[in-house]
Formats: sequence, structure tokens, C-alpha cells
Amino acid sequence: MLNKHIPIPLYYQLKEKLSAAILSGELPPGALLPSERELSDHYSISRMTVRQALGEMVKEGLLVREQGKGTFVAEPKFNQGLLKLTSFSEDMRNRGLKPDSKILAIYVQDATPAVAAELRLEAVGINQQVIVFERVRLADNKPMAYEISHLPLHRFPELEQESLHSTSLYNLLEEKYGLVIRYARQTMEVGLSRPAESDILGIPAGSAVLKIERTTFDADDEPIEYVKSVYRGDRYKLYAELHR
Ligand code: 16G
Repeated sequence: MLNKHIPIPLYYQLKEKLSAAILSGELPPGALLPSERELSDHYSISRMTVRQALGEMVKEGLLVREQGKGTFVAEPKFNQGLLKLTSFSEDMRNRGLKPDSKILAIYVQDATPAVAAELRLEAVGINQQVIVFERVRLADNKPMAYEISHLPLHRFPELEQESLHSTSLYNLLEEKYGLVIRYARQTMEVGLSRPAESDILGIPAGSAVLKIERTTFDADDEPIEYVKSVYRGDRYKLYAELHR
């Protein structure tokens, strides 16, 4: 029960109780919470107080609201390491999840000036076209990220024919094309999902997302991929080990 005789607000006490139940596993990921009315009856507090506690927990990413269905315990976030160059497939397998992709589109187009600069296609005589892969990345069949990869056509003229369903791009480049993927430069920024991205990722429009841009280089220091990704903010947190 909540204690009305101590100077700790009731909504805060309820939050603490629910958070402790989530942490202990008593309320596991995906569990449906009792309704606002049930919680207010059970704890003898107003529905406003319940709403405040749940609202804050939704904002903090501990709970998710699904319209018409109720409030659920959120899936835990993944720690995404910042120091190793890994593929999505490797990341998911390391977490014991099955990686997969849904291909939304594969096409060849002229590189925009920004993409041409990233992939160093500006030199005279180089084919300025890129192969573009638009993929939804899935973990255990749930959407995690949306990626648009651009690869220089002159390096991979046959790549457009490859079936990338359930296949790792990095694996294909390494195994079939004998490429050595050496390092990448990456920026990450916080953003809000656009309506189309929200539909693809199955999240409400305007949700917090992580926007990542990466240029990947081979052993000769040549750029081989420029990717723009939108990662679900409710499933990822960044992790780094810092030394001094
Ligand atoms: C990661 C990379 C992406 C790369 C993909 C390869 C980021 C932001 N993106 O998702 O650039 O194309 O891995 O994954 O990290 P795959 O080998 O499983 O296709």
C-alpha cells in the first residue's frame, strides 16, 4: 500500500512500486498493467495520481501505451557499443536474437552531391551511380531500425542482383566480394520519427529515434558504403567504456 502520511508524493510512491516490480521481473516485458481505474481502486488514490505516475513512466521508456489496448511493460533497451564496427546481424546474434531484413526497395540512381562526396565519386571518369538498399532491420521479427544504404556501383556492379533477404550485407561483401571492411565514421543524433518512418518501425509518429549516419571504409581506405539509419529510441541506448 502507499503511505499517505509521509512527505513523498503518492504518484512518486506508485512509480517506485511499479518500477521495483519491473526490475524484479514480477512485471515482465510485455505484461499488461491493470487499468487506471483498477490501480486507483487498489491503492485508494485518485485516477489523476495514477495517470501522472504512468505518464512519467511512459516518458521514461519503462512503459508503453497502445491505443485501445492498454499500458504495457516496455521491452528492455539494448546497449549499443560505440567502439566496435559490427553489422546489424552480428549485433542481434550477440544478443541471442534472430536478425532479419525486409527489403523495401533496391535501385540504382545518380548519387546526390552529398552522397557522391561521402563515397568519393566526384573524380572525373568515375561512375557516379549508387546502388541503394532500403531495409527494415528486424530482431526476432520485430522492427528495430530502418536503413538506407548507398554503395558505389563501380565497385559492386552485380550487387543489385543479390537477394539480401535474410542476408547480411557485410557478410556478402566479405565472403563473396572478398572485401576487407576496416573502419567506419559515424555520427548519431537524436530526432523525432517522421510519419513514414513511424509506420515502418511500428511506433507512434514523432517518437524519439536515433538518427545514425555511417561511412564505411575498406582496407585501402576507400569508402564502400554510406548509410542513413533510423533506430528506435525505445529499444536502444548507447554504451561506451571510458578510460583515462
Ligand atoms: C549496421 C550499419 C549499416 C550496415 C549494416 C550491415 C549502423 C548505423 N549501420 O546496421 O551501415 O549496412 O550494419 O548489417 O550501424 P548486415 O551485415 O546485417 O546487413
